[in-house]
Order: sequence, then structure tokens, then C-alpha cells
Amino acid sequence: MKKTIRLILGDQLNINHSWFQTSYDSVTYVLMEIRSETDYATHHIQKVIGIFTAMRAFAKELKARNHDVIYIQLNDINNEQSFDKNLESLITQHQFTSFEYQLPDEFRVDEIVKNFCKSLSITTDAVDSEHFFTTRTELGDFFEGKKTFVMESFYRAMRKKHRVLMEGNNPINGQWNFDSENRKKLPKNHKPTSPLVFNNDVSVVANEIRQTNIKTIGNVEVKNFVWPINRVQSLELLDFFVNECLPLFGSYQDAMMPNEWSLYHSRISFSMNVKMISPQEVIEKATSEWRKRPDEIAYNQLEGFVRQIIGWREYMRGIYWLKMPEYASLNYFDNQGKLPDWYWTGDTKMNCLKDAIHQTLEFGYAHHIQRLMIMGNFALLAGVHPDEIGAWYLGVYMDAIEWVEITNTLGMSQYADGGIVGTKPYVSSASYIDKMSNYCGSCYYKKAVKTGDKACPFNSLYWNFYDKNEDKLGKNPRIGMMYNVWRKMQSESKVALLKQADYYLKNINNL
Ligand code: FAD
Ligand code: DLZ
Ligand code: SF4
Repeated sequence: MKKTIRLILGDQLNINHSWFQTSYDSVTYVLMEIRSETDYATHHIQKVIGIFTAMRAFAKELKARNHDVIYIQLNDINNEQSFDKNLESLITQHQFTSFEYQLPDEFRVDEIVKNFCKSLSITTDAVDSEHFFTTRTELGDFFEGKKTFVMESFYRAMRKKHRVLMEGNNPINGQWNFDSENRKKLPKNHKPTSPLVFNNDVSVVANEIRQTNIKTIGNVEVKNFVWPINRVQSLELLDFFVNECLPLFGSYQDAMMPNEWSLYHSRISFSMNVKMISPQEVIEKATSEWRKRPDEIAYNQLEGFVRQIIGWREYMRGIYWLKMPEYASLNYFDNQGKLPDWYWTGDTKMNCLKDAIHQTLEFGYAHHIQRLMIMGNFALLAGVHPDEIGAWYLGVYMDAIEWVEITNTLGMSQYADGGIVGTKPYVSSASYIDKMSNYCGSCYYKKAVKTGDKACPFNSLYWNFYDKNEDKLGKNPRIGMMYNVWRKMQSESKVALLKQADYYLKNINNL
């Protein structure tokens, strides 16, 4: 008789997958908490707790639906701590005649599972994870023969193909992208909506993790774990977002405010990345809310949100599968710097970095513009090696799974891919940060000062970056204006800026 074992990875918690629609006596599912996955990066403690708790809730749900489930906990004595070793033991022990898995999202795990299949004498099969709008190869096919990978054209094609925000063959309201309306700073006394947080008690899982020597970072409140840990809570968070945050999502998408850790962002990336909810249902929910409340939710708010999901998220996944594994070692600027120590503590006098890193350690979360224009911006200006900053991003965020982390870090943020994802590096001096945030007013450093005592480090590092990389960026039409300013600057000013940058780079751990 055929006996099948099906592997479910920690980021494959999709209860609506066709696998689970019928229960068969001959099929057993396995989920495992293993050291190979807790240790390939130094994860935030909340990420490990969140994934384990969500995996346990998922296993319970499967059992309640009459599926046969084997769940290997971290401290089980028979846990061999890797996918292949545990699977091998189970296959021998239970005499399974067939092994099946859903296509992993991470290249590393994909290789492990493929190699494992090669080692087996029983039948094997891989199925789609039924989560994304696109297949692994769809973006590659779309851009076949093209020299550039412009996200906007991919986004439009996705909108057409999946009939999202379309009126016949045209985009609703006659325009594809309303980004120009989405760059507002928060008014000074604005009090953003308080974020919905959950008060999950995760003390049991947290204790089990603490009993091991797994190295983690960040803090956690084990009686009040803020993240959704099952589908019901994920849907609750989505409801909260569309009710409370969507009306201002686009307007303040790029805004930053001290001590306000999520503003009008959805915080559904963790739920989506482990597949407790799908991008389709997120878009449908947001769109139907907009249809119900057109007077409260302006179209630009909705379009901005939809673009992040059917546009950027699918685009990053496509780039990942097109360019891996080479992508992981790209370093266009040949940056070799070390990550400043304070990235792991938040112990810096730079207010923007202090605030954004502290909230990262406290919640395992920072919103997009903090990741891009505060932490990413500084790392690039400081010439940090992409592997160093990559390991940081892969560890510190709840939603950090490599396919979406590495493309954002090496591509969008560090320009380490030389322009596959972005058309120019995302760097700025203090003026942009001040324009979009309320950080600078209470900072030790002075935003308008470029050299000398208390000069904001972003200012001199910014010009130093352009100077150092002129051979690679000087001809880029999108930054020609900056080079014109630099070339016309008086030579004493240039020398002073470069000297200041050099001083800061030499004292980077004391900033
Ligand atoms: P919202 O602002 O509410 O946006 C809604 C959703 O859109 C997100 O949940 C996410 O699924 C999607 N989205 C938005 N921007 C992007 C993007 N650039 N790429 C892919 N999806 C996007 N996102 C991750 O999911 N995991 C990561 O590890 C990750 N690392 C990043 C590293 C850097 C350096 C940068 C600049 C961005 C990174 N992002 C990552 C993208 C983005 O910052 C997060 O998806 C977002 O902040 C998650 O918070 P949210 O759910 O509140 O998003
Ligand atoms: C991130 C993570 C962690 C910390 N632990 C586990 C685990 O113990 N078991 C598991 O199946 N998955 C875990 N994950 C998520 C995996 O790393 C993820 O499944 C792969 O990155 C594939 O995308
Ligand atoms: Fe950041 Fe400079 Fe502003 Fe301080 S002055 S908050 S370091 S940009």
C-alpha cells in the first residue's frame, strides 16, 4: 500500500492549500523545529518564537481537520535537527513509500530537499505552494531578451493578468501609479492610530528555546507576544489595517516618527511570508473595503498598497529565482566595511538610527522607509560589505525570509546588484531624513551642519559615497545632477567633507 510523507516547512502554513482539502489515511504530514533553520542566521528571538508558535498552531489545526501529523519539537530527543536526517529516520521507521513537498521559497532549502530526493529510492514529488500570483520563472519569462527589469512594467502586466484594479483594459482612474501623491511627512502634532497588538502567551515555546544554546537577538515579552500566530489573528490584523490604516497608508507610507513603530503600515508581512494569509485575499480585502468606503479611502491609498504586494513582492520573488545563487555574492561597489557594532544594540547618538534600531530590537519590525533610508542608507554610505548588512537584515526582522530579504537588501537598498532591482542607489543626506521624519530636531547631531563639531554624519558620508563611486555612478543619468553639484563645489569644501567622512568612518563605532 502507498504510504506518503509530506513535508511542511515553517513558512508553508497555508491551510487553503489543495493538499489539506481531503484527508487520506495514507498521508502523513511532518513539521519540524530544527537547528539547521534556527542557526543559518542569528534570528530575532521573536522570529523564532513566532515561527514555532505558528507551526504548532498549524499542526493542531491539521489534526483537528483529521489529518495525520508528526510534529517534531526542538527538544524532542529523537530530533536530528535537520530536514534530511529527520526525514530519513521517519521514512525508515514508518516505511513510507513516497515523499512529497511544496516548492521551498529559499534556494538553500530547495537544494537540501532536491538533494535529499536524489538520495531516496522511494518516489518523490514536488508541488506548488499555491501562495503567490506568479510561478518561480514567470518574471524571467516576462523580461526575456530585455536588458533591464523595470518593476513598473511587471506590475502593470500583473494588474492586467489578474484583473486587479482594472476597468476593461485600462487601470481604474486612468493611471497605473499614484506614487507622486504618497510622500507626505506627518504633521507635527499628528497622533497615529495605535497599532493592534496581540497578547499571546508564548512562554512555553520561549522557555524551550532558552533551554538550548540558540543564539538570538532582540527582546520579547513572552506573556504579551505582539505578533499574530495563527490565521485567525492574521485576518484580524488585516481587518484592523483596512479599517484603521488604509485610509492614510499611501499618504504616510514614507513618513517616520520617533517612538511610532508602525504608523499606517499593515504589519502583515510575517503572516503573508509564512503563508497564514495569501496575497490574493489581502488585495481582495483592501479592494472591497475601498469599494465600500470610497469617501474615506482615496484611490491612491489603495493603489499604493496593492502595488507593494502584486508589484514589489512578486517582483522580488521573481528576481530571486532568476538570479540565485549568483545574486547572493554580488558586491557592485566592492564594499568591504564592517557593520558598526551599534546595529546590534541601537547604542548610537544618531537619533534616526537609534530609534529605528531600538524598535527593531523591541518588535522585530521597522517599516520600509526606515529599513531603506535609515539603516540601509547608512550602511551603504559607510561602505559596509553586503554580506554583513545582509546577515543583519536576515536576522532582525519577523518577516525576513531570504527570497524577499536578499533582493531588498542587496538589490533595492545596497545597489550591490549594480542596478538589477533599482535604477540608482537609495542614499541621502540629512535633508531627506529631516523632510520625511521628526528625528532630527531632537538629535545630538545637527542636520544642517556638514563638517566640524556635531555635523550630521549622513551629510559628509553622502558626498564621500558619490566621490568614491564616481567611476561607477558618474554616468548614471538619474544622478547626474548630484555629480554636477559635487563637481562645481569649491575644492576646500570638498576636502573638508571628505576629511569629515574619513574621520567618521574611522570612528564609526562611536557615532
Ligand atoms: P506595508 O508597508 O504595510 O506593505 C504591505 C506589504 O507589501 C508588505 O507586507 C509586503 O508583503 C509588501 N511589500 C512592501 N514593500 C515590499 C518590498 N520592497 N518587497 C517585497 N514586498 C514588499 N520584506 C519582507 O517581507 N521580508 C524581508 O526580509 C524584507 N527585508 C527588507 C530589507 C530591506 C533593506 C528593505 C529596504 C526592505 C525589506 N522588505 C522586506 C520590504 C518591506 O520593507 C517590508 O515588506 C515591509 O516593511 C513589511 O512591513 P508591512 O507588512 O507593514 O508592510
Ligand atoms: C526561519 C525558520 C526558523 C527559525 N525555524 C524553522 C524551523 O525550525 N523549521 C522550519 O521548517 N522552518 C523554520 N524556519 C523557516 C525556514 O527557514 C523556511 O522554511 C525556509 O527558509 C524556506 O523558505
Ligand atoms: Fe539622523 Fe542626522 Fe537627523 Fe540626527 S541629524 S536624526 S543623525 S539625519
